[in-house]
Amino acid sequence: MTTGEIIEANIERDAVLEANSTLRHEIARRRTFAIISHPDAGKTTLTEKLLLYAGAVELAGAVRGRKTQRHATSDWMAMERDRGISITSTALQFDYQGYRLNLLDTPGHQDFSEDTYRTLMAVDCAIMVLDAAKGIEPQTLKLFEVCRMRHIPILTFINKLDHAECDPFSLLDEIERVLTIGATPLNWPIGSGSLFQGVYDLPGQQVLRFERSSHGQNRVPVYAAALDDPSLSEILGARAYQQLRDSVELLDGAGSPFDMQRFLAGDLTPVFFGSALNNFGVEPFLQALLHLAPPPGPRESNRGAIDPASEDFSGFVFKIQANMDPLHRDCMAFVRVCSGRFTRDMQVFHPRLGRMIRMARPHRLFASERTTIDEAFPGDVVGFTNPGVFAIGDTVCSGIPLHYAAVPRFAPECFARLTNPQVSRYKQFSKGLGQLEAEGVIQIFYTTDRARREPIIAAVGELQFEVVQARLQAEYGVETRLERMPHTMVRWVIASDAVRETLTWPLQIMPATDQEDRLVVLCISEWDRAYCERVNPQARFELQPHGIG
Ligand SMILES: Nc1nc2c(ncn2[C@@H]2O[C@H](COP(=O)(O)OP(=O)(O)OP(=O)(O)O)[C@@H](O)[C@H]2O)c(=O)[nH]1
Ligand SMILES: [Mg+2]
Repeated sequence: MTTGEIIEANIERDAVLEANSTLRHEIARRRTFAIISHPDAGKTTLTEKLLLYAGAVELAGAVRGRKTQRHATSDWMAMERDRGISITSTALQFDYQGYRLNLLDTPGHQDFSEDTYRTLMAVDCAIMVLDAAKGIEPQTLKLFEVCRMRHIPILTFINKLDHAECDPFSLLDEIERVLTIGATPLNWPIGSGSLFQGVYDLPGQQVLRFERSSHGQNRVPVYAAALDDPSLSEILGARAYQQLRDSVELLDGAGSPFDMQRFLAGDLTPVFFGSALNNFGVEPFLQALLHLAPPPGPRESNRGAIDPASEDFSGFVFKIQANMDPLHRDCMAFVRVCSGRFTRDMQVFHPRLGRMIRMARPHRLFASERTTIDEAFPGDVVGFTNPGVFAIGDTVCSGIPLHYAAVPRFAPECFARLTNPQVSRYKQFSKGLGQLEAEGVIQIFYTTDRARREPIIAAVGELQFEVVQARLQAEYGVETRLERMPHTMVRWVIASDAVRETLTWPLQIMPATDQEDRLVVLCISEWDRAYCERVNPQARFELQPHGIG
């Protein structure tokens, strides 16, 4: 080697090392997490307050605000604002104290749970919100089970301490008993209900007394003091102060200590108390989140675990959503970056299509707002405008082709005929339906009766039908009529063409085809399904179309 060549090789090596150290630094400061729970526990309110305290919004909006008040950022869809519930998960990226946070606010209603489950595939950590008066509710339990299966670490925020009197000890006990997981409080409420005043930060040994302000739109004043501060008895009131001292003493003696390894393994949850509506305990929770939530780690693929610091970029699509911005009316694919550095216009391999594609126009997402970005790192959720190239579950990668685990698809349980009485709007109707199917909101089938080729839409829950009709109206200008059907399940019929000719359909069974013309049967009851399979032993009846799931 000549001296020139050696110098050149060294420069190249240094550039690689530097790029890698940038990559590692960027990974270390990413926190990607979902907020999950039963409906109404306060996920969207907590999300809004985390944005407020991180400085990502100037004034906090409300879920069901007064007419003059801003609306919560993450409930951006018209129907969410009208009804005060979350319908679709929302991605919000923002910076706080040198960290880059990717927050995903999810809907709690079980009819939208498929979206929430998909979102859980894309995060490294979850915040479980509990309503202090209600404890562990059924949907929270289901979502917790998903986190446990995937070993997702969970932080618990017990919300609405201002709302009703509650016993924090019994709430901890309920978490441990119902979820069979360790629960270690990292702060402790001072009073509850109308007497809720603040929290005691257990590791920091600091009393934080908050003041209520008008609707918690702004950060609230906080008074901090040590537990043995002589003025505290007067400030908190003698009874509340004594109660706090007694609880802290009890916790010192009996509480199980926080163990980071057990938390990361999903075996123990740190518990925080507060009130998202009043901003009590939100800021200390945000601080704790930065230090407890893990940065992106290795992710399982068909080629084994992929190191986020690998040189090769990889990521997968976990969500598709159209018409987020009324000005653009386009479709956005949400990609979770899993490894490597992503740069704008990068050429990557798309294994499902079997070809290279150019990843143009990446966006940072902040609910329905977007800004173009030049690069992204593991942990980031990046929005790409989707001209039909991406489907939920697609992996994209540079380097050796790989696949991340399939994104779950739920079996639909509700079926309905959907008609569009305005013939002139057929094109919009059909486009809207296709879009909603691509988003995974519904599945579409057609009866085998060619003369009456009306779509049958199928969803996980009834409420999705209302969403479909409202969105077709708002986004595609199509009024539709919906006629509920008694069917509760679908099976794909796997049989050769010759065998198909021999199949017979019992009275209650409705044969139909999916979008790709594959044969399915819609059944009303489990009994009907079993009977149909018994009289057609020559075919297989599957929960998923062949080759998927
Ligand atoms: N009293 C009280 N009410 C709260 C608190 N946090 C949220 N709420 C109220 O609880 C209701 C539900 O809040 P959301 O934030 O929409 O709950 P969510 O968990 O996002 O609900 P979904 O997304 O529909 O599952 C709203 O009316 C909030 O104002 C709190 O700390 N105290
Ligand atoms: Mg919500």
